[in-house]
Amino acid sequence: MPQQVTVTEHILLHQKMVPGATGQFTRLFNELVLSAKIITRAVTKAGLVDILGFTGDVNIQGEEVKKLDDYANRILIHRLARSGVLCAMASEENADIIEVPESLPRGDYIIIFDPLDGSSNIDVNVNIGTIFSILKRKSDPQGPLMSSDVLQKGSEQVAAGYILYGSSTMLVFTSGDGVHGFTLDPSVGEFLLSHPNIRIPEQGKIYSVNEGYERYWDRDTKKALDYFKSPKNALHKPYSGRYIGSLVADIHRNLLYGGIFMYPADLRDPKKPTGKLRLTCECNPMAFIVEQAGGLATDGANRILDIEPDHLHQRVPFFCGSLNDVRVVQDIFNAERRKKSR
Ligand code: FDP
Repeated sequence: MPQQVTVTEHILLHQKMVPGATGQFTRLFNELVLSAKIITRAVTKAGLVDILGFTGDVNIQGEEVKKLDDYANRILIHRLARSGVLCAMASEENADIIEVPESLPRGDYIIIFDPLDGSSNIDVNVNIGTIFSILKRKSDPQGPLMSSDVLQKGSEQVAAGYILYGSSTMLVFTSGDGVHGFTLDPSVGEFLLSHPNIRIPEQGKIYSVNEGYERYWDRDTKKALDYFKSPKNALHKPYSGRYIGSLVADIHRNLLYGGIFMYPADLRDPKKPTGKLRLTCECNPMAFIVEQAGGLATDGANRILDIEPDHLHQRVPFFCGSLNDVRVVQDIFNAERRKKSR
């Protein structure tokens, strides 16, 4: 019989190697895993039960809220609040930080999540995902929670991951010790280690971007796209274009096959002058995973993980993926900056 390691076993084994570990992280993870199973159940029933379409509300991002989005958000908030190890949560769907009520046991961890990423794909049975970023409180636990506890740089993340609801449900995460992927075996209801120590190919062959907005990009981004489509690039042939429009699915494919994901600044849309994707709940966790797998993530000027967030729903341009491909983008942006500063 093949050796089958569950995600809980994996975390417990690794916890043993961390001096002073208290089991709090494992408890938090168990609630995440349970939430992922509950959301999977809802996703696989979508179309059969009344969970497709809109709730009629508009979220903090100004987007119409889908029923499944709202459901996933409520499940995560309810379950995670009961982990006993969190002091606060933040969700892409909620304007403010969600403090864990005093009536519940609390701890030092903070989680930021996007409950269901790729909303536009929900009603058409295309992959969607949940993204999470885990931090540790820095301020005195006896005092009030500070906004700086939540607005930490990506490099301070304790762990990050995503759950991909696709042809199977997968949980991929890092706690700073490589990236590991687990696939939900529905027959036993457990996430089993299927992709240990994922490494992103150093040289990609795929570019993923919503090319429909090209005319609204800055010159550097257009130059980068040109490179990936040119037969004169490192591959000596154009890269393949692949864009699902669900960040989790696009990053997951590129993580396994190699490639670059781009969501640049969009100079037409006043809502997206610095891109569409949110730093704290989308870019930071994805950058942590991709860097741990050997890749890179930048906004063109800065390493994503070094950006100090100034507010919870901050958006940044995002270029993330294989080392060589992201370096090309960095070089293009750097060269242009040097020219301007002369
Ligand atoms: P969605 O709005 O459908 O939830 O950040 C959200 C996101 O999807 C990402 O998952 C995806 O990569 C991107 O936005 C898609 O945006 P465009 O439709 O502008 O390409």
